[in-house]
Amino acid sequence: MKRVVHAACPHDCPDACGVLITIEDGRATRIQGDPEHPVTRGFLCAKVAKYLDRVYSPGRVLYPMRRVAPKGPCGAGAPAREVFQRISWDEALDEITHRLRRIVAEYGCESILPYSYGGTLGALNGASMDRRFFHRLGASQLERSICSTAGEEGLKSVIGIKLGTEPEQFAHARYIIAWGSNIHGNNVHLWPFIEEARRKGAKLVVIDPYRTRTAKCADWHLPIHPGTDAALALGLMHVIINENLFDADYVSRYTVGLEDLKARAQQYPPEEVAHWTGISADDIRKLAREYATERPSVIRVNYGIQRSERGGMSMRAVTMLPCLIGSWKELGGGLQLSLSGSYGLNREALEMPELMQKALGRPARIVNMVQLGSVLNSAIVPKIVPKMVPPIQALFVYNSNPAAVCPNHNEVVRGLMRPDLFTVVHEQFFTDTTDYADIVLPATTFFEHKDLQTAYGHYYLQVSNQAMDPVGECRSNVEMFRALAERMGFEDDCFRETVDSMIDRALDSPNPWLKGITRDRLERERHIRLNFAGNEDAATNHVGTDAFVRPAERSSEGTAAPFLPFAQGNFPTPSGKAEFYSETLKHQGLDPVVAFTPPDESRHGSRSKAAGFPLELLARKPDNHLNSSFANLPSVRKMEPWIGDLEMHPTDAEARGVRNGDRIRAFNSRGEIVLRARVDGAVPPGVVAARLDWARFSPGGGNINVLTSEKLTDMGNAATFYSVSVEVELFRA
Ligand SMILES: Nc1nc2c(c(=O)[nH]1)N[C@H]1C(S)=C(S)[C@@H](COP(=O)(O)OP(=O)(O)OC[C@H]3O[C@@H](n4cnc5c(=O)[nH]c(N)nc54)[C@H](O)[C@@H]3O)O[C@H]1N2
Ligand SMILES: Nc1nc2c(c(=O)[nH]1)N[C@H]1C(S)=C(S)[C@@H](COP(=O)(O)OP(=O)(O)OC[C@H]3O[C@@H](n4cnc5c(=O)[nH]c(N)nc54)[C@H](O)[C@@H]3O)O[C@H]1N2
Ligand code: SF4
Ligand SMILES: [Mo]
Repeated sequence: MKRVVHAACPHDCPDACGVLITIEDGRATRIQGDPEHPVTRGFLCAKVAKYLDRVYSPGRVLYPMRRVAPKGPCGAGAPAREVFQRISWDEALDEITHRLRRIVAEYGCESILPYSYGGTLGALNGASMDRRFFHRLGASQLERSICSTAGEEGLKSVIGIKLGTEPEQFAHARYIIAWGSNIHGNNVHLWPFIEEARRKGAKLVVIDPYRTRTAKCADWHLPIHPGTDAALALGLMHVIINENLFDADYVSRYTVGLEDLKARAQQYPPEEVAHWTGISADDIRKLAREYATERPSVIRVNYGIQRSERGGMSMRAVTMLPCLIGSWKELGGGLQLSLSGSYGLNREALEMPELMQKALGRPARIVNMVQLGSVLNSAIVPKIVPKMVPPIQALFVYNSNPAAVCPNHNEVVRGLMRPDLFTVVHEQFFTDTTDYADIVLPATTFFEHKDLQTAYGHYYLQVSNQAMDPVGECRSNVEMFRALAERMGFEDDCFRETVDSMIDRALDSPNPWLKGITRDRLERERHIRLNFAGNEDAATNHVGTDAFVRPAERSSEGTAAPFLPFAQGNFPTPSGKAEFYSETLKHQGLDPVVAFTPPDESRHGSRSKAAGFPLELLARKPDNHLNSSFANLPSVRKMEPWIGDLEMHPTDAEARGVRNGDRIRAFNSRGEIVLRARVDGAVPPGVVAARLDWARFSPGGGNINVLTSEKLTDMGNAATFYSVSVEVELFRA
């Protein structure tokens, strides 16, 4: 029998595609993008188009496994029987509960640390039963800041909420800036809207130190020095203010702090900014004038600029631009970072933080995920983090591959090697992290479980249906934590709640934009746009928002009325206005306006050159994998020939006697890695770039994160993958 099931791609990607899966006799035989989804428009990215290879990969973890050999890398491919032995779910659950109970008795419940991130962004399998379980257990809480929190804090410090320009509106823009945003690689469903705008004469500008495919296709590429975006934004504001190109009416009605900003911007004349950014003063003036006058103009800023030591302030500065020129008023204007603030699901009902009260009588301590290496080793030599009391004795990993994605890889591995650390990994594959697991549990893919799917790059909510039975003995995160809770003897009703009931409760939220959206409708209609239109009164009650909805105007597709959240201000900040001056930041001891400070690990930083590490490393994402996901699938890996390369500028290569194709050693105080030099013009002088891969595929057994740092950003305690100083030399074996 043949049937087609609607699902939604849950990978950590802004696009959250609508997916159609063909099932024949219980087996998935085809995957395609939903042609009716207004943003997916019938196509998938190259990696997910090959998803059958993932679901039916011979590398899948199919059964619970127990380690029977010492911890450590066991090479590429599925581990041998001498390393892991198959056990039953009953045995696995018994062993885990037994070990966790013993650890709790000896060290206290906060010595257990959950570790999860973006394996699936499904509302349930991302964060629901797992959170309930760890809250009830009284485990340490994880600060999930490896990706986006600096940018989020920067954005919210100006406009108060994660909202912005919807992708469909990019088709109406005349001037588009992709700022630290690799649209072709990481957000490909925005591209057709940009192409539509360009066919109508729009100009695309890319601000990125790396010549991405997006940059190659652009009308103008400005290779900026890494970490200097706040300086550029301030330089642009200098020109816009001094040449009177700002929207005085919008600014006076809907913003606070113009005088402070004016004074600050005076300190950033284009000539000065040129020194910091490497972009000429003439180009800065030209960009400022074009951005302010070629209307509508829109900025797609992505997370690239905030993986830098002062990434929060960089994002804050860029977010001020559309407020200054009033482009929020225009169809096809404004800015997009993340749109996820619009969904407002009832997360409290899903996660139940009140269960911590039951376990501890207080909220559990918070441990930052970026500093996993130091956290696990703090009992040995407290360095970056203070000594952990109690120490972490159990690590429960799901939805993440920390032995690949976490910075300061050598320190992470040292921690994971601890014989006294009990590590459980719930996974679809034998990854770098399962190399250090005591117990591995088999996890479903989105083909094999049901979920509710939001997005951070569009405004359509979806139910992702289960298309087929789980392969092997795989269980979803929800079902695995449900079983574990039962085995731990947690009797609370919440651990027996069905998936459908959890979806219903997630939708039962005070957010008026969810009004009228039910599970039943989602199952029938596949995707539903958030209820902005016709819900204006309700919108003013949105959790902390006063967003405004413009009455029925038709977009190019003639479907939905466009959403202009800040056309009439309504910024959900403490002042109710866009904040060029922020009292909140002042109270946090941060600059209430915005300023540029160069990253310590950068060409302008005080320490980098002196320490002998003069090059700036971009430890980038692969265009065709998703962070560490997909790197193990041969058909997908083939699409990423840059893996294993260090991209260098000819000047830097020549100065070190390095030629294209030579083996080089890249190093700094944290580690070293051997890569192949690729001298192909992708990076400007002073910058080198490499892509994230699994550590086990690298000859030295470590990936590019051996060089990255656990230093946290100025705002949001986020990771600084793009503020890394290194040196490079020819490798002599
Ligand atoms: N194919 C693919 N898609 C993905 C992912 C993936 O790994 N592969 N990852 C997903 C995830 S988790 C996320 S968070 C999103 C992220 O998507 P993006 O936000 O686009 O993330 P990045 O690729 O980190 O950064 C974007 C660009 O910023 C540039 N950049 C680096 N430093 C600076 C700087 O200081 N200033 C400026 N102006 N630019 C800078 C980088 O060179 C890069 O080209 O993508 C998601 N989509
Ligand atoms: N050098 C460098 N490092 C980086 C980055 C970078 O740009 N450069 N990017 C950073 C960023 S932005 C991010 S978001 C992080 C991402 O870090 P992670 O969130 O750890 O991302 P992935 O590498 O995709 O690993 C997710 C893992 O979850 C598993 N998984 C998928 N679905 C499920 C499920 O339903 N259940 C369970 N139990 N497991 C599942 C997958 O098989 C995969 O191994 O990486 C960060 N690390
Ligand atoms: S990874 Fe992104 S682009 Fe690819 S199918 Fe999933 S949501 Fe769509
Ligand atoms: Mo991310």
